[in-house]
Amino acid sequence: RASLPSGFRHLPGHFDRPAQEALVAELRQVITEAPLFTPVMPRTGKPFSVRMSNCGPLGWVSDLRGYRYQPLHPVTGRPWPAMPAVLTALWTELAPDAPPPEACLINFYTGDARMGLHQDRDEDTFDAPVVSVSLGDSALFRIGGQKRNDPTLSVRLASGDVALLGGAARLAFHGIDRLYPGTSTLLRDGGRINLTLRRVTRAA
Ligand code: MD3
Ligand code: FE
Repeated sequence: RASLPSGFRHLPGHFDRPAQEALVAELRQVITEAPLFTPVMPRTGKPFSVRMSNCGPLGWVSDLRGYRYQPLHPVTGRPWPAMPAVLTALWTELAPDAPPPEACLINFYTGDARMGLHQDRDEDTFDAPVVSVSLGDSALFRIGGQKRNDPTLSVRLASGDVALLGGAARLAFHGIDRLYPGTSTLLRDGGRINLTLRRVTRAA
């Protein structure tokens, strides 16, 4: 593949170390209120290797019944915690014309956790971009085209990096092939956090 899909922007080191530490402190509070859960694949019940939580009005979940967004944590039954203000500010900076984000999915990777090639299509609208923030150990991200068998390109995502997926990239197949353990000291016990900010419903 000669180039990344148009609409993919990688902003290496967008957050400096102090900003990353402040964000992790806020995420620890979020996870205390909305504990990480292990989603399972629809129909098969096969567990994801990534654990997840969410903040914001809606959260993405996967269980035997399917993938969907819902306002309540699947285990505690409580509403998702509010999105940290630094994340809504990031969205406004990068997607000034989009309606506000409704969901921030928190993916937590350890060891050999990975995420297979997939499209994000559980939202009611693809007009807004997805904004991603990486924290902790680096990971090998792979992105292709709008068809599963389109050629792919790999990009290493490091702590503090932001990625913006809009336009043609919004429906691109993508995944995480592997972590690079021990590449960051941000998280005491290692691992990687990825945040994805999303608009889910059509704007009023
Ligand atoms: C390209 N997360 O949560 S973030 C996901 O690092 C997801 O945890 C990965 O894929 C992670 O769905 C990748 C970068 C990303 C996020 C959303 C996208 C790339 C994307 C949506 C469309 C195309
Ligand atoms: Fe995705």
